[in-house]
Amino acid sequence: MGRLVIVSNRVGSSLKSNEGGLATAMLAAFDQRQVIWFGWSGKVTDEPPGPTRVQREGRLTRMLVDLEHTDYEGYYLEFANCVLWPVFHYRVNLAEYGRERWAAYNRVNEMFAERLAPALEPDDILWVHDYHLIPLGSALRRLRVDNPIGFFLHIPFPAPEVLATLPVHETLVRALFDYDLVGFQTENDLQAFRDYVQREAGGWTEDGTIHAFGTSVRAASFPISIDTRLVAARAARAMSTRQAARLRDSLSDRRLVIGVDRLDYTKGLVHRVDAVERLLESNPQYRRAIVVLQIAPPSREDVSEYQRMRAELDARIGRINGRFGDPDHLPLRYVNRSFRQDTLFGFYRASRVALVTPLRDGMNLVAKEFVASQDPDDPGVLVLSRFAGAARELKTALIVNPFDVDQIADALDRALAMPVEERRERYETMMAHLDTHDVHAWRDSFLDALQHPDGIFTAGHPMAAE
Ligand code: ADQ
Repeated sequence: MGRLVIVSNRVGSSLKSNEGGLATAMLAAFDQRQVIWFGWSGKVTDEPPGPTRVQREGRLTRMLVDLEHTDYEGYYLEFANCVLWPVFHYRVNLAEYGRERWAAYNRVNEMFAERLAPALEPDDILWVHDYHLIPLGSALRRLRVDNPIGFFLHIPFPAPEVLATLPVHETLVRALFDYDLVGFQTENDLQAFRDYVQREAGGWTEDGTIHAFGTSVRAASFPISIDTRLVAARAARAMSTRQAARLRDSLSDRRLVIGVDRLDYTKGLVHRVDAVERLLESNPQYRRAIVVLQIAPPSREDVSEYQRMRAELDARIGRINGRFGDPDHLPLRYVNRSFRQDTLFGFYRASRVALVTPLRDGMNLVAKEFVASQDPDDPGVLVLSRFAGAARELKTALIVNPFDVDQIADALDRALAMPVEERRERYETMMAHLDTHDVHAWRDSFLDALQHPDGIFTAGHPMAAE
């Protein structure tokens, strides 16, 4: 078996660590292969970056590259985070396009390709991840790398009209055609890609292969997932940890409602706390009967929109606690820090309801982790945004429009009042899905499709959620 070469902006720091959606999934996705994981070290330098650092840990070899300050700003902070992220999440008014940013984005992708290409062996297969690295496949092809290269987009693929607001949309989409396989989270994203190709590039689809720009690429949906059995086992154990016990003790007989998100404007946090306020306003019986715990570690603090959103959230949460709190009870607990995943799983299991209400989200692994963490005899209820990729699979969650504050408040009310039989039924349906559609199935289906070009498309895609 050839080596698997994973390329992503950030590289997981240890086989045992937990850090964000992509790293969590990739660490869970390793199998028996030798893996090379290539990407940015997270270090920013004033000088041109030194040689690629190589770290070996069992079957995993990490190859880490530093970024010079101007590249870090142009490629990462500006183009990836302030152009691609908002546009792909339908927030076109937040995108700040500039030619220098686009140039830096391409420059770093070229540099990554130049560093990676000499380390490759003929039977390696490459798997490139996410929006930071869309042009990497083209850069590698220019260096005559002809190994199979797959690309997986972790965030949504926007509707053509939205993508077309990006001045370089055509070049960006054309770059996807230098991969052998392009994977999206959901059928919806795949359809948006096809629509773009048809409308903007005069292309067409035939048996899972998309033709345009005088060439073609295979594309399919591969919904990312979690290590379901492992999460369930860890959640059951985590219930007896000190932190989970302290949280439970602090509740007395109040019910816990949990939200766990990176502090990001796509996650719908402002609408969510407004919904909590609405519920407490119209249903006074809940004022002392529930505790809403929102865990939201800060991210991208250098970006002004994130600072603005954080200030807005701080003010709203303060207002709600001022309005509905008592000397011995605050309805909303707000914690801006990270936790070990085991601790989070324990918190999920201690919760009666999870609010996962992003305005747009590629998948949302918190939704899947919450379900897998539940006690099968007394499971909690998931309130889930229809605009999270996960809603296409977790159909027995209470699905809401995250822009509709009243609807979220109603769903929360319904979840809190839901009898145990209905909770079990909904949980069992979702767990049955997650048991078969776990992160191992995700990895296998993507790598099988990459290595066997004729395999999946004629028979229909095994991971397709719809
Ligand atoms: P993210 O936007 O980071 O991921 P998500 O899918 O929810 O969103 O993944 C977050 C991960 O970080 C989860 O595994 C969660 O447990 C962990 N996490 C969150 N808050 C934490 C905290 N306070 N402490 C510790 N861990 C925490 C991107 C896309 C998603 C897509 C994933 C994977 O935006 O749509 O699902 O990639 O493809």
